[in-house]
Amino acid sequence: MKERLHALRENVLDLLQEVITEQQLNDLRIKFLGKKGELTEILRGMGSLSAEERPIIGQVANEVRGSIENIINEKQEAFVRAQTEHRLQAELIDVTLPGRKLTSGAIHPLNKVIQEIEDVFIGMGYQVAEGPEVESDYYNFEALNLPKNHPARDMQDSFYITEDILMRTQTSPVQVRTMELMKGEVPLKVICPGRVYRRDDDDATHSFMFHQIEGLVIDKNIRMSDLKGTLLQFVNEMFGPHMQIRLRPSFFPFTEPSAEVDVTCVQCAGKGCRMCKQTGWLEILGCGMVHPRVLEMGGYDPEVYSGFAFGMGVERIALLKYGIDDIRHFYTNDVRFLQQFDRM
Ligand code: 2NL
Repeated sequence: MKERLHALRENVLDLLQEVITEQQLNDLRIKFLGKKGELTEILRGMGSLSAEERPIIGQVANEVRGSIENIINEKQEAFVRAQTEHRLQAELIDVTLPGRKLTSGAIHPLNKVIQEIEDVFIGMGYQVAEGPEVESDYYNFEALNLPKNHPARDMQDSFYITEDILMRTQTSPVQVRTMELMKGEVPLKVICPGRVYRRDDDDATHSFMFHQIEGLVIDKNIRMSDLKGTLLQFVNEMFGPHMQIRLRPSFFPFTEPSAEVDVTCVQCAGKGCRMCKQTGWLEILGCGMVHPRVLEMGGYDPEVYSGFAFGMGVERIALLKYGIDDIRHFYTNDVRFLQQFDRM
């Protein structure tokens, strides 16, 4: 029996040499040490042994079981170590490799200028309003005192969708809609930024689509001096505290009187240069006192209320502020151009 036990151990050691997988090791464990295994099978014969032999064989059997268990456990641990090693290799990260550069976007210079202008007027108590780019003839022209057959309504100058619907040519329709929403309440102080569309041949200073910001104030006792003071405040915050403005008489169908506003030349500080054609001034916007007919159509009694309005091209303001020479830069989306405004 002692020989059978030792032979069993030798057999296990031989077979272990050929074990490659964990599954094979498990099978081996069951084959020799399991409840129906070969060791149990041998020990079943212990009953026929004498009382002297039994403890001796029992001790040998325990030794054999112990050593087989040790060897199998060692092999098992070797498998676990190999697996861990394999994972460590596979998941190796070289922390010395250079990182990937994160590229971040930036706000488009036109949107930035719009935000800056909004901030100036929000600071003076204005609301910001937006509205549809596809408008009805009524909001775009009729309510602004541009009657049928007015030259500005020429099919040649606007993008018409139908006879009665067109791409808005200015943002004033948003102000007309605001007047309707206010139902005659005052004060009304609003600015309306957005895209506008005109049939024009594109060049350095013209585009079929551009951006406008218009402002409208309605209250009792609103005077031309309120308009002038508001615009001077705007220019000082936008272009600098030493900039001046001047008003020249002009004409718009929706304001009376009307004016065009010039600002001290940003290039030469008023001394006269090529940019301002030696005048020392640059035109930046149009404005005026709201025409009584426009107030009336918007639901305000012109005998009780008065207002001022102004409109400016965002592209033009951006050209002056940043010294850009061609508005097409704003639309071609060359990242080298756009990146320059990243941190400005
Ligand atoms: C310009 C001139 C202007 C207005 C826009 C306006 C709006 C309402 C009533 C009266 Cl609802 N006026 N807008 C007034 C004067 C001038 O724009 O040259 N823009 C680029």
